[in-house]
Amino acid sequence: MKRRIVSDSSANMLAWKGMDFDSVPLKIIAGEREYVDDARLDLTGMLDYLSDYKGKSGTSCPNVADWLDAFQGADEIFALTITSSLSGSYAMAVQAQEEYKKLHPEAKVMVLDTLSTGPEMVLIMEKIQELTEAGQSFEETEAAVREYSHHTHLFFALESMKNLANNGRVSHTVAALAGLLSIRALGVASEEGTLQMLHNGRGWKRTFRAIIEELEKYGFTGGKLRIAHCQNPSAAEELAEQITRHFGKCDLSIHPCTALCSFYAERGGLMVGFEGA
Ligand code: X90
Repeated sequence: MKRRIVSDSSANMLAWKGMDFDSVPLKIIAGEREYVDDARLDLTGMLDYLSDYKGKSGTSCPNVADWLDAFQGADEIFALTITSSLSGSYAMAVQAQEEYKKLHPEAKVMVLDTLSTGPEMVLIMEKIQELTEAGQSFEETEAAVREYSHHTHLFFALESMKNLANNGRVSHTVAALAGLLSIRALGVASEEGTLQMLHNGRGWKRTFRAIIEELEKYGFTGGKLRIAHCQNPSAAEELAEQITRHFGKCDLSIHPCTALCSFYAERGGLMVGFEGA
């Protein structure tokens, strides 16, 4: 029996220790150029190119065949996707699930619309691994993971929402307000899996304070927390320090964004996934 986690690349994890894993890449398209969100990508090169690029740029989700390829050879699959309200990734994964079950009627496939992305997906992956190591069956793991995902959340603090607005993922009004009223706006992945703004901070100091306040409101009590950053390790570390000061020592770690989240979160952006109420 081979159990595998398959996630789209919006989770910022191209490899995974301790469990069979595959990442299905999204793509960033700028004119003639196409950047595949996998381990071969030169991320700094992509961000540099995009910052000078004046044309239209966008992204595309994996297709059914991409998901199917990643499922091959596994009997129990836990597939995680970015929120279906912002991407077609979930719809493609569901089609792949149907195809795979036709080809392998004995296989078990769970597809979870995480209603989120990035570091919240990482927490869900860690939960799947934990349940697998504890010897839980496919059905037990699926039920526990669905339940767990109702108690994890995602905040994001971005320096720019230009790419989100230009690609219709947030309204131009919200993006303009965030940009005008503040240097860094703080938002949350809503229960429906859409972007919702919470605060207009001014500079990182106020943004960090707002994050701590919101962590409390969302029921974080010093459990697990994962920070992803787009080329901004110093802000991620400073935030981690303040969280630890406020909540005491918690299970916290920091990792960089890969291409898809870097494109939308843009240079400087932070994403925070955590266990709450
Ligand atoms: O299918 C595609 O082309 C991908 C579209 C992805 C759109 C949004 C990605 C956002 C990544 C920005 C902050 C987090 C927002 C989370 C809201 C649920 C990172």
